[in-house]
Amino acid sequence: MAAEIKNLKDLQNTEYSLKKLFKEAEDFLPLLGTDYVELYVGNAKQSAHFYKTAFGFQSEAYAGLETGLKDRVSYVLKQGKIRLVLTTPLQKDGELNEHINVHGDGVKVVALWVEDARKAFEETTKRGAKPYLEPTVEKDEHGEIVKSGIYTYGETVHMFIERKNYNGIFLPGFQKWESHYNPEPVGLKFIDHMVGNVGWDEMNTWCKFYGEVMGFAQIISFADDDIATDYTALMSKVMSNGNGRVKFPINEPAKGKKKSQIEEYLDFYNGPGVQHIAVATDDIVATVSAMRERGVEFLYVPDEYYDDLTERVGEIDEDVEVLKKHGILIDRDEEGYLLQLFTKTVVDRPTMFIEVIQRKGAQSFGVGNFKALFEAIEREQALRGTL
Ligand code: TYF
Ligand code: FE
Repeated sequence: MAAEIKNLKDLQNTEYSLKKLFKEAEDFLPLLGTDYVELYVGNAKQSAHFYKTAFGFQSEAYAGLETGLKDRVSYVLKQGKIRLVLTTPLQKDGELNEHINVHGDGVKVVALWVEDARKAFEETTKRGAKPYLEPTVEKDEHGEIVKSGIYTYGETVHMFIERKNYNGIFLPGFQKWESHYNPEPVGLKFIDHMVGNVGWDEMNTWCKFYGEVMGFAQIISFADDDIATDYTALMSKVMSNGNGRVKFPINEPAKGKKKSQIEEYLDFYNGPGVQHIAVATDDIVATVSAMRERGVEFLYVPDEYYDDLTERVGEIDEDVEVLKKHGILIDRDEEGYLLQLFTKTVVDRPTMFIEVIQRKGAQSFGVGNFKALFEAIEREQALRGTL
């Protein structure tokens, strides 16, 4: 780039190299989306039944003793673009048992869909990522996949999945899971964002990780006094990849008048991990009604939340009485509004929960609902005696 510009040709060459440089800088980790989310659980068969029945996931693929595995079993569930993998160890000891012993049921893998899993591994590890899995090729009669993996916060990992030469049901080694029990989907379409809880003063470290190692950019930040003075305190920053398909908010606990919900998570998960998975729907009322009928428990929002709703968010398409009946929260930003609500924790430890979100223009995260939301979380903490 030090070359002198003397004529039009030089200028064009310079422009070309600059464009190339920018493109490389921007795209060192292009992501096509989330590939799957894998939970290590105590009993995958029963968890799979729960996510099918209560959340409307469909049976997709299976690997276990019947397919030649000796030490583990995995069920793959699908709804819209969302793939959930539930894995349980079949023997004593080992990495899976240890993970479940320490963390309880929880997310181990947030897998990202890439064009080139070797390059993803190379680019991230050379920027400081701790390797989890060297690039590995797996084949069967449906083609081949390449996968690689790196650690993120806690014991959570990102796998990079390259599947352009594969047309099997999920990954090599999995077979189609035929089930006679197929509850209707509830309208969940894709993963909108996945939130990580990290330790005291670790938020910036992990935002830096997503920035420098994975090429993400910060899109939003909430300070403790933005969010909560009387309420459970935390700080949060939202990191997004270049095309906005993958968004990872990172929370850390802050000192407040009461014990932070993030601290409660860290105590029970024994360290950082995935706090919530936000799934998008394009009809939140229908989705939430269906989930409630099937036994999903949502956080309770008091009726007063709806008293000044129209003043706060203006005109909306939905009937406020219907939203109130379901406890659906609404927030507005410059671009539009969003509707969201949160399940109670879906595992026995007070750790992981699910958010259902419908965006109508708004690209933010519902900061206007934090007060009502955190008060609802506090009521749950009080019942557990952990506040
Ligand atoms: O993802 C978000 O930022 C929102 C709000 O402990 C939120 O869903 C933030 C922190 C938290 C629960 C929800
Ligand atoms: Fe969220």
